[in-house]
Amino acid sequence: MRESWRWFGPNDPVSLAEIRQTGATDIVSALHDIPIGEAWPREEIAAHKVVVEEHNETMAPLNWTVVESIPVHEDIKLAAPGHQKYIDNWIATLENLATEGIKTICYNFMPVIDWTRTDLKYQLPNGAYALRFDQDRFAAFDLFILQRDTAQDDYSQDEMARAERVFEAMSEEQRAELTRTIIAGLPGRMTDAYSLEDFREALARYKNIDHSGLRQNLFAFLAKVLPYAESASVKLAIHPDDPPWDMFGLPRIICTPADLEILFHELPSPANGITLCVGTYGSRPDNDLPQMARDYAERINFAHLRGVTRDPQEQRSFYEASHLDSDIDMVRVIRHLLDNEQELNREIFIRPDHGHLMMGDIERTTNPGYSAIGRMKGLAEIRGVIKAISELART
Ligand code: DNO
Repeated sequence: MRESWRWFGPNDPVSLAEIRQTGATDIVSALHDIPIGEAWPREEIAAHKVVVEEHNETMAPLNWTVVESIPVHEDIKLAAPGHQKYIDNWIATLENLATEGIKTICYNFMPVIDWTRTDLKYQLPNGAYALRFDQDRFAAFDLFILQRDTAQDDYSQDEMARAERVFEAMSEEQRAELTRTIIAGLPGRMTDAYSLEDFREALARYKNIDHSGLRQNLFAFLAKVLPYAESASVKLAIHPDDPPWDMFGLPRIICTPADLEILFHELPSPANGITLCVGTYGSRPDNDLPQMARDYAERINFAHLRGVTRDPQEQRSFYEASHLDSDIDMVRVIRHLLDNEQELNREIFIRPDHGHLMMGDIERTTNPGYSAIGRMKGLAEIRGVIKAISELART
């Protein structure tokens, strides 16, 4: 296993010096300042690498080995006129990264929104804070703040009544905050940030695109990209839609093993792989994560290890629990990933995905989900499991 850590670049409040102290060896990063759709110049990639590797001669080395993510322009997802130039730019970025030795590339194909939560500071019984997705708060936004035209079709009477109660109980400031959390986007998002009006327009562009239409656009994109990935020995790793179900009437197509079956049946290229985001897939009770870790051995190029605990009454609501104590059997997931590495003679990049906001970080400005101490706790726990399983396998 290669222990990696997401770093948002020089503006990330968590510095490379701190990351080095966690024991992680690999940096997951992107050129966040380049507008979505433009190619990343080779010199800028090289310069970013130089920053990451600055102290490698004298200290424990850090290397930029994984990209998360190259954004996919909305016009590609829509197959809008003129989108070919964005595909060309995506391929140029891939090739420039490969030339600089960066060969694992995470991306996603979520229309309009990237990962979505409704609460960034959900307090846990121990006083630390977690990220949370609350279905009623989400519905309150969709029905009563966004007032999406066809929103009512997506909720039962009971769900609408619950959402209305939640909406009524919120102050104006709380409504504004919920809006920002959902549409202004979370750290690392690969889509634009929107105002409410822009957001409505962005959704409207997808009016005539259903699951199969969006899938066709993903396949057409990959059919162009994969030959270049293969010849540059690049491994792609599509990130699942988070949370893994349709939202705002938008089709979401990377949510379940059934979705992955369609993807690999259509495009069997060995470069066509996944990010096993354990927390995302695990947000659905019907996704069996240890089984997926086993079944997709050859396809898992990157793994985000975190857990979620779903609400017993409303299975679409969840909070991000500690890495080992959640609804997901993380120990078995890790065991399968270790077995895959042995059997296939390869290493998998893993990272602690998100962490609780805790201790000194509570007073510090950090990116939601990407504070230092909580992620380090997650990494340390995961490292313990890896170590224990690996040692026991040898004796
Ligand atoms: C959230 C992340 C996502 C992810 C992108 C992948 O923490 O998992 O922002 O990086 O969706 O393209």
